[in-house]
Parts: sequence; C-alpha cells; structure tokens
Amino acid sequence: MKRRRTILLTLTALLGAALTGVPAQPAAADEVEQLKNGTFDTTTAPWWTTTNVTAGLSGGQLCADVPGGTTNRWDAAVGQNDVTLKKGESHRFSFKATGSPEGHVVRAVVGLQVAPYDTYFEVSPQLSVSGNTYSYTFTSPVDTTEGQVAFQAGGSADAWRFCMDDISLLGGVPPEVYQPDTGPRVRVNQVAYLPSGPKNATLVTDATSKLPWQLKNAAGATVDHGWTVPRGVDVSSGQNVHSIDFGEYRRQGKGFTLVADGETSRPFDIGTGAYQKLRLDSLKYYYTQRSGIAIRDDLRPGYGRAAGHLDVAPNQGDAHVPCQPGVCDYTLDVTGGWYDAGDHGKYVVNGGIATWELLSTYERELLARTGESEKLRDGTLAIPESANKVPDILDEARWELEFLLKMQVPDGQPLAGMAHHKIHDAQWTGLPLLPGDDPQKRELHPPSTQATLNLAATAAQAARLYRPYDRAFAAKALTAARKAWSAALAHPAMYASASDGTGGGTYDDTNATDEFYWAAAELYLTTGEKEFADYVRNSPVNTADIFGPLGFDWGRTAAAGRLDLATVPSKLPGRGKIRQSVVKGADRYLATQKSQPYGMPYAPDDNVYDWGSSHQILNNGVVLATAYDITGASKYRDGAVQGMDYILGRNALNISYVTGYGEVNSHNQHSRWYAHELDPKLPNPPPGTLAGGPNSSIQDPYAQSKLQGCVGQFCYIDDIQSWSTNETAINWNAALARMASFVADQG
Ligand code: 9MR
Repeated sequence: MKRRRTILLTLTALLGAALTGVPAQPAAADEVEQLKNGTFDTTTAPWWTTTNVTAGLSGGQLCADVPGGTTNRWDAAVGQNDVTLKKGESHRFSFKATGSPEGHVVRAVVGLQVAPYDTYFEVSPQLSVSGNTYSYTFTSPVDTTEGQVAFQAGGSADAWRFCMDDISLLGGVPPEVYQPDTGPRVRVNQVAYLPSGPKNATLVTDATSKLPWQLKNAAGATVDHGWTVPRGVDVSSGQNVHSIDFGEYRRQGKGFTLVADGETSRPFDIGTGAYQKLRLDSLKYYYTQRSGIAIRDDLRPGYGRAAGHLDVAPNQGDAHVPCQPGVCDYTLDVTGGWYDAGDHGKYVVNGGIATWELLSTYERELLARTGESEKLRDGTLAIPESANKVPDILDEARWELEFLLKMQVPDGQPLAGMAHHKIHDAQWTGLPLLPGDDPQKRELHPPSTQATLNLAATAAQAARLYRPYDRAFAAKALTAARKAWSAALAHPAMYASASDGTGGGTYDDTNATDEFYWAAAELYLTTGEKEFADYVRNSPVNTADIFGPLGFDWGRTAAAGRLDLATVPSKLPGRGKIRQSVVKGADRYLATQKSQPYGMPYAPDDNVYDWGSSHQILNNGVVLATAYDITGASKYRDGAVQGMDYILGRNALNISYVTGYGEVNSHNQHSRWYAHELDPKLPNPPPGTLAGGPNSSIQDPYAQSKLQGCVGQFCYIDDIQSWSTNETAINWNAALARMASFVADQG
C-alpha cells in the first residue's frame, strides 16, 4: 500500500547535484525501484499468474488462490517479468505476505525469466495468517533486463490462499554487513579430544602477551591450567589469536570447558566414543543418498522416502536414459548409485573418488597396524544388505560401483569401454524437491577419459576387495576395469566440457595424467601385471610432488594412486621411494599445521579457501595418517588427529562442520531433500553429514549477499541457499569417513 518515493528522491537528488555542483550521495541517489506496481492500489497489472492460479485485488493487496495437488513449487506462481538487475549491485528484496491456512511455504525467487532460468536469490518463508514483512539483500551476479520476480506457491496437497503487498526490489542499496554469531572466543573441538591424543585450542583476543587458562570439568572444578601462547594475527581469519595446549591432561570425561581471557569455551568430551559413532554416521550418510531404491524409515527414522529416478511419474527415470542430442543413439539403464550432493545428478568422476575413499577406508582397516576391520563388519550400518555376511561398507560402496559399471559404453558402440561422464537433469531444478518428485528429463553426457579412468581405478580396486565375498562380482569388475583402461588409452584426451553445466555440475578437468596413474596403480595392485607396473613407473606422476596445499580432490587424483601404492602390499620396484614420498608430503602438512594457530593442515595459496575446503583439510589429514601407518611415528598420528579439531569446532566461526556433532554445527546444508530450512516437514541432513566449508570464491548469490570481502575461514554460511559454501557431497563425506575411522582406531 505504501508508495515508494525512491525514484522521486533520486530525481530530487540529481537535480540538487546539478544546481549546486555538489555530487549527490551515491548510496541514496542510486537506489532505484525495479518493480512496477508493488503496492496494488488499483490493479494487479503487470503481475502475471500461472493459469491454475486466480489472483485479484483484495483490500489493497494481491491475493492468490492456489490449487492443491501440484508437485513443484513452480507449478503455481505469481510474478513480474522484465525486471532490470545490475551486476555487482546490492538489491533489497522485500515484501509483506500472509498465507491461509497457517504454515504454507512460498518460494520467492529473483531470477531469469528465460532459459536457463537461473536463480539469483531465493527464499522460502513459511507464511502465517497474520502475516509478516520479509526483507533481504543480495548482489546480482548479472546485468539483465529479463529478470523475474516470482512467488511460487505450488507443491501443496491442499488448496490455499496467499496475499502479498508492498513488494519491492530496490537496486543500488548499500551492501548488508553480515556479522556471524561466533560465540565464546575460546575455540575448541566441540566433540571430543582423544585421552592420549593432542589437545589444542585457540583463543581470539586483543591481548598480545600470554594469558592464563583453566581446564574445567563438568562440575566446574579446575582440573588443569597453564598459559596461552600469543600467535599474532592469523592469516586464515584475520584475527589476533593465542594457542592453548592442554595435551598433558589425559583423563576421560564429558562436559569439559576451557576458560581464558574471561571466556568459557563450548563444552567437549575427552574420550573415544564419539569417533566410533562418527565413523558409522559418516558412512550411514550414503544410504539416504541412494538413487533407485526406497529409503526405509525403519532403518533411518525420519528419512524414509520413495525411490528416486525409477521410471515412475513424475520422474522420467534412469532406466532408459538417452544421451544429450547428437551424443549417442542408444539408451542406458543407469538406475542406482548415489546422488552426488544436494542435486539429483550422478557423476562418474566424483562417484569414482568417493568410492575409492570408502574402499580405502576399509582397506586401511585391513592393512594398517591400528586397523580394526571388524568395526566395519556386516550389520554396522543399518542398511538393507545388513546380515548378508558382507561388511556393510562394501555393500554400500557396491551400490555406487554397480552404477559406475552401468555408465560404461556398451560393446558394439563406437566408444565401447569408455564411461559416460555424467547423467543428470536437462535443467536445474529448484529446492526443495524429493528425488521421486523430479520431473526433469534425464540425459547421458559424452564419455570422458577421466570418467573412464575413475571407473578403471575403482573397479580394479573393487576386484581385490570383493573377491573374498563374491568372486563373480570381482571378476566382472576387473573385466570392466581392463576394458576401461584400454578404451582410455585409445582416447586419452576426451575431456568433459567446461560449458556443459546446465542442470548439473561440470566436473571438467583438462589433465588426465593423474587419473591414468591412479588407474594403472589400482590395476597393478590387483593383478601384479607388468604392463601396469611399467605404466606406473614410467609415469611422471609417480615421482612428481603431488602433495600440494589444497589436497587431493575429484580433479587431483594422483594421491589416490600414490597412497595405495605406498600401503597395499606389492613387489613394485621403487616402492620404498613411493612410501618416502608420502612421508615427505606429510612433513609438509605437519609444517603447515604448526604455522596455523587453528591447527589445520591447510594453508591455501593467497589464503583462497577452495570449494569443499572441509574435505581438503581432511584429505591432507589422510596423508598424515598414512605417514603414521607407514612409519609408526606419533607426530604424524597426532597431526592427523589434530586436523579433526578444526572440522569439529576449533575454527574462526566456532562451528562444527558435521551435522549433529558439536554444540553448534552445520545443519542447513544445500540439499533438495534434507531441505528442512525450506520446508519444516522435511528433515535436516542426517547426523554425520559434512558441510563443504569456507570457499573464498563464494559463487552463489546468497553467500555473495552476506560474505562479500570475507577472509578465508569466514567465507562460509550455514544456509541452504549457499550451495558454494554449504553443500553436502559424496566425495566430501568420504574424507570424513576415512578420517573418523582413523581417529576412532587411535583410542
Ligand atoms: O566439488 C565441486 C567443486 O570442486 C567444483 O569447483 C564445482 C564447480 O564445478 O563443483 C563442485 O561439485 C558440485 C557438482 O558440480 C554438482 N553437484 C554438487 C557438487 C558439490 O557442490
């Protein structure tokens, strides 16, 4: 109802400037209302509705009657097109809304009105009958005159009515200053320190000289004390910090706190139990990521859901998936596997490294001195295959392996033996969207050398690990691995396109030498054959310095080969040197860790935290853990264990990046089905889900609206909209499982 005066003010300001010669104040002068008729005084024009919605004026507002029985939010909507957005400019999007009956959700979106229908900002408040005013600031990532503001109200079983008023999209507003709530300035691992392990904490303070600290038990009695060590300004956070070492205290217990500089830390335990639980929770994560199978509520209370992407409407299904136009003329049954992350895509490259890390978690338990493979035995993960006499972790990994095998181009086709890079929706979908409700067309994307080698590597590794349980499967996997290897040699540079990113991620990579090395290593370790040994030894990757600051990842897979060559028994000439190279890499991560007052083995170049930094930190920990397995030297074990402190709360944001672990933890990860933040009827991610973590490049508009100019560790926000800092992903959780399993073994 309220009329906006911004444009008038702007004109007055400009006139003023012209008359006096004094420049108008930039912030106020540049504020421009981009919506027409947000106040509904006399008409609803130019707002449109989908044909199933009836909208009209009611008491000076727009009211819309929304039908029940639609599937997606966007199936029923009211909106306005031809909205101008200015790249890099802050916009304030505000509106009043009511919903009746109580509790319905409207998805308010600012995006593109034409394909590819990108979303620049979205929010999904739950409306009340009495109504609320909503206001958000975001930065537009584009310049366009084809912007759209839409209120999507579909997806409800019952019919409902929503009314809105005072809708405004104001361009040129000052950027919002976001202040995260970081709680007490004493930063600890909010979960648990091992009784015999390192115990370190970080204090944020202005003080430049040492300060006393006290360790208190749950009853508040001081059980240990000492002095902090001033560390100056920490690059990763920009904070002045001190470190605290209370490793001398070794008594088990719950509810300890650390006190320094008048601040009391969040509580923590000293014990091993949490890691036994985290080892299993981080692995249980995979069952609810499964595609092509109904998730049983008896196995995961609160997470039961219909199967996704079988050929049941509205899904178009993964049982007969065609290629993108022009790519191939066959269809494949690519049902099964895990959804990659918060999207419904399935990608062979990322599926490969994730599967490798789970299989390696198991393989380490078989091989390492402190390994306890019975901790991952049959019946440990509460999955449908529990009680089949196969270790549950192998059952879970097989769910993905079977999918990876299905992605191989069939015999008789021109690229037989290669693996399709990925399969996903033709267009991006919105949130929330249960797997079984995705109406999009699914498509196979061209084969790539990297996908083919991911398949070769993991299928070869599977061949040795499943042999004791299922010889036929092991043989099938090895045949597929050999076929993939030959196909990759014949097509060594088929790279996925960096622009093939509509409806799914690209996972593009223009270097396959690391994947060749990794696949050859796995094929050699399984078969002992000379061809593969020669390939490994002749590969420049075998002696290259591969343990860089960012750690290994889906696109940097050399370490997967190197770590396995170093630990899986073989007669490879030069194996000693390979083992030494891992120890050398670990020495570097130890040095990095010492230089970091927050104690993580991670210091990316120019302090640019990478996408998925949480798992990169864990993967650097894997190198430390492997150096411990190789040498038995406790400094590597302590380094690996200490890396976990950062993940579980000893960080600048004072947050545990693992759902359900630590007093304050990430629990709003970007996901289409753990979308509790958008729809209270849906769950949060299950306990043991790792968040991607700080990402300096903040690619998503939500993070851009809150975190512009953030320093390293601060480039993170626990909001479902922040897909670049706060997604969940199968490769990231694998790093968590690998490290949780190692730490659990060190009790
Ligand atoms: O983890 C991936 C990151 O390393 C890439 O930089 C980014 C852009 O290609 O993609 C990330 O992976 C996403 C994938 O493309 C689609 N599913 C969700 C993944 C996690 O965000």
